Amino acid sequence: LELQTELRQALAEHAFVLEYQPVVSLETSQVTAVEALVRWRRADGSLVPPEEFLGPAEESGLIVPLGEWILREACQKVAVWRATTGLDIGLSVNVSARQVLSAGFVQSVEEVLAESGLNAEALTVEVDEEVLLENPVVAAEHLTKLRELGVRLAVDDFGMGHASLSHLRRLRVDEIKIDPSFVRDLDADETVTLLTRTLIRLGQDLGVQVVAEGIEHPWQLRRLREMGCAYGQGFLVGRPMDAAGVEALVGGET
Ligand code: G
Ligand code: G
Ligand code: MN
Ligand code: NA
Repeated sequence: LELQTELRQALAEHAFVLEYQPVVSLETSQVTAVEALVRWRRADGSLVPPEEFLGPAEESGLIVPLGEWILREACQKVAVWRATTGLDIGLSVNVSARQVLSAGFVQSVEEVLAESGLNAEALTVEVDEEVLLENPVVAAEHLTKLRELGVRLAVDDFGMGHASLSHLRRLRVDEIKIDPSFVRDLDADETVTLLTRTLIRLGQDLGVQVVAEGIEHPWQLRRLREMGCAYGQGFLVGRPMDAAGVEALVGGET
């Protein structure tokens, strides 16, 4: 409860900041998108990782206004970067269950797109399986409405849940993000190698974009390229960075 109060205050005092992690084409090594990642900057200057506050923010409902702030901040930034660079840079934003299920979710995304001028097609909303299991009917309704606006839908941490494949039956998905645990154990474990190859092939067959997450070592990058994985993310290909870091990377000035 102490933490809840602190978080509420942090939101009022604009103490949350976003970092952006590149998504790169494994074919060309070009940055195709950035994923917004929230951090909390405490009074002492330290950055608190989301694992430590997203749970409590979700429980208290603060995730709804916080999530809206994240979406607005990221869409505004990326709209400016697209305009100043002329590059077709996409934006991925993680959304939590409570946020997706909230009554005003679809409208808030629509408003943020209108305010920022960001093309709906440039925005990808990332959900994990928790989002899709808690209240599948309402989640599907809200996410389908987003897709009708042109927003892309990604399933995060794909392959880790119990029902990963069933989501592809029930929802139109534009992207799957292969969980880092697959990338980590590539080659060390023959089964993991085969499963990863199968997920990549599944994406190709369904026309769903595949992003491998957690690429840390050159051998992982090489193996994923050999397997035909089109996109990747990870410390090797791009660490989360602040907005100035993205501007330096893509050449945009603000
Ligand atoms: O950035 P980091 O590796 O610390 O992220 C840890 C977890 O927090 C990941 O599961 C990530 O999806 C989640 N996360 C990061 N930023 C956001 C955000 O802006 N909103 C939501 N809902 N989750 C986020
Ligand atoms: O659940 P989600 O995929 O949204 O989590 C994203 C988080 O994963 C980010 O907060 C980021 O800090 C972290 N991350 C990104 N790339 C790597 C990586 O190569 N290795 C590890 N260990 N974490 C990563
Ligand atoms: Mn994510
Ligand atoms: Na996630």
